[in-house]
Amino acid sequence: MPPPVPPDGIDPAWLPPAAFRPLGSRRTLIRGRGGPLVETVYGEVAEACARFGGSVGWGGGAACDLVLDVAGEAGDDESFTLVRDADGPTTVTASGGRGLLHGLFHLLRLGEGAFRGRWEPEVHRPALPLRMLDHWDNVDVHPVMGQVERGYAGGSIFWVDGRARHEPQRVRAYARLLAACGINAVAVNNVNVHETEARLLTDRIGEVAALAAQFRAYGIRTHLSVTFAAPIVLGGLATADPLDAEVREWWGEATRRVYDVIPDFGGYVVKADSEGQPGPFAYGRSHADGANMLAAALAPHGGTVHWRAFVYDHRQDWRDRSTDRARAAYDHFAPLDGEFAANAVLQVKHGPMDFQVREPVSPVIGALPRTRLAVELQVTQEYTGQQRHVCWLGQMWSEVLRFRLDGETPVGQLADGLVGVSNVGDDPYWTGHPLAQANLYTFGRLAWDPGADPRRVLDEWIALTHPGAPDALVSGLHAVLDGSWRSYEKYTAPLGVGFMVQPGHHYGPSVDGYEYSPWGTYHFADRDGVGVDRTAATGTGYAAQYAKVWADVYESAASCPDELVLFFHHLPYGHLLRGGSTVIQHIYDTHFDGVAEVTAARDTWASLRDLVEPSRHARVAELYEEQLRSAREWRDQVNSYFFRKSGVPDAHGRRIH
Ligand code: GCV
Repeated sequence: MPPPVPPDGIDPAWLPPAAFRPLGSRRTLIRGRGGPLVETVYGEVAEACARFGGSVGWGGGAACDLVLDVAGEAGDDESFTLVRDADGPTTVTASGGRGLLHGLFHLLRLGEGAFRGRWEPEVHRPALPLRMLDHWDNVDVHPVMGQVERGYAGGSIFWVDGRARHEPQRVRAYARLLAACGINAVAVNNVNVHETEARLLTDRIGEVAALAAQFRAYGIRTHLSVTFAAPIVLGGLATADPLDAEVREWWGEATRRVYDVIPDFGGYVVKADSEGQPGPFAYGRSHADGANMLAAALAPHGGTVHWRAFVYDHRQDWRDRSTDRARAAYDHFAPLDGEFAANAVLQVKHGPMDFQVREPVSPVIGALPRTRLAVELQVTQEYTGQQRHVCWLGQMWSEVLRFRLDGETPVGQLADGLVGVSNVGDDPYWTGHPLAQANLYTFGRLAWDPGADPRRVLDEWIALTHPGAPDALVSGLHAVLDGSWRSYEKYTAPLGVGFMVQPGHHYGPSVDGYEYSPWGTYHFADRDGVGVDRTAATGTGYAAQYAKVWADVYESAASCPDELVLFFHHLPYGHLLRGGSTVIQHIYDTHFDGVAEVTAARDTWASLRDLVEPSRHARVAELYEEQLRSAREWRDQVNSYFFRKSGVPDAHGRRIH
């Protein structure tokens, strides 16, 4: 089957046909017949050849430039080997269709280089077996959250007006993009499971099966978010108690029916006892009890339950200084280590709070050595500019994945999987902001190799999306993306303190927006200082949740890294940071610098006008105006707020309101 064409109006710039030229202009042989995934590979090569004049055939013997060698279709093995003698052919060998597909996309990344010189045998295999994207898509339009919760790229690509969109071409084109990024699993509905969405598990499972059929063609398994209360709301039972025999039987039967229609179904994603979602606490049971009940239902079919660790009290009293939201996940889950079933994966947000631009790495990730873990990142930019600002997150994610919680093993090696909250919708550019595509690509590639240099990954994305681009465009794109995360950090909440966003929608500044609210996200600024005391000595004790190697570093303001110092300490405005300035002067300086950096990026983008397709250029240019407006608003609100609280003037006499 030929590769899917995105529907009319969708910008094809991601994976553009020209990226296939090196492949399509050569003679390819596919050796060994397989099933649908090998057919997918054949279709990709055949389409490229039809466009660029090469040829593709089955079997061996004939002279060729590229051999794709596959032993069979079956199996979960995703690895492939690349080898080439000086005079060719280039050979990709895989034990199954999954590996062959990854090999194909690897060839695209290598471009002409794949067909030059000699390649010693190179084995490629993903470091993390699970590389998943979670869609927070609702089937209905939610009255507050809209259709895609925290979605900034239009409506859902799966659902519209309370029903499935039935657009197989779009879903298949999307599956192809995900496969090209290295992603192998997708959850198709929001973790906040409302009434309509709950029914995807039972009478509406056919709609999920139709999506799964498209994803399957590109080696991606489909998962579903389910409500813990399903036995009550769908099954009419009186309880959802995970130790109740009838409840367990209900889940067993419901799961069996899912597998009847989706034989390769990946499993469930569950948000329980969190922000109003039902969970095992209502029955006096633990989260291991809850997860294991679902794991038992899935086990006979080879499925997995993803149980989220994002559990905290969202009805906190702001007057209560002893309750610390940052502590919650560790307090709930660390004692349960060793109790989770083998097919249960604890899905942990990368930081202890909620996808802020800067957070320490969650200590939960290092606290459950006998539990399978997936680290959750937010590709959708809820707190990082909502896909109106350029904020390429590769550098931040890489820092998380390389962080050594025990001083030795990087997070990327502690985890079994990486999960990203999707940033895709029915927007013509897929991701709202055209440059936000780079975040999705980088997420997938870092899931494949958490140790990869993120800047090289960024360059891969630039090369794949702009094949043959002149150097000025390549370096311009790199310049505006690389560093954009740090610019965003500079003009928003300072020194790791977090939030300061408008409540509810979370876009734009509101320094005290959450200060007297129940959500547990405070900064405690007063006339003398700012920050949260999370030390063991005088604060909430959060710092002591880390292994000694980090607990000691974070416990003292003298050793705590500047970028996290207000996350761990309440400090006077005059406190001297390790970097040499005072807290207050740092706030002023970074906010002026952040706006200057956005201005420079906007100007760089303007200089690329003749090198970028006009409508794409115009869209980004327009978004830069909004980013600059918003960055100035952040600067002026944050600087004015702290000037008014502290009374300390800016050492450089710049305008503060
Ligand atoms: C899906 C944050 C977001 C919520 C989201 C929640 C979660 O609180 O603001 O929209 O809900 O995280 O991760 O479950």
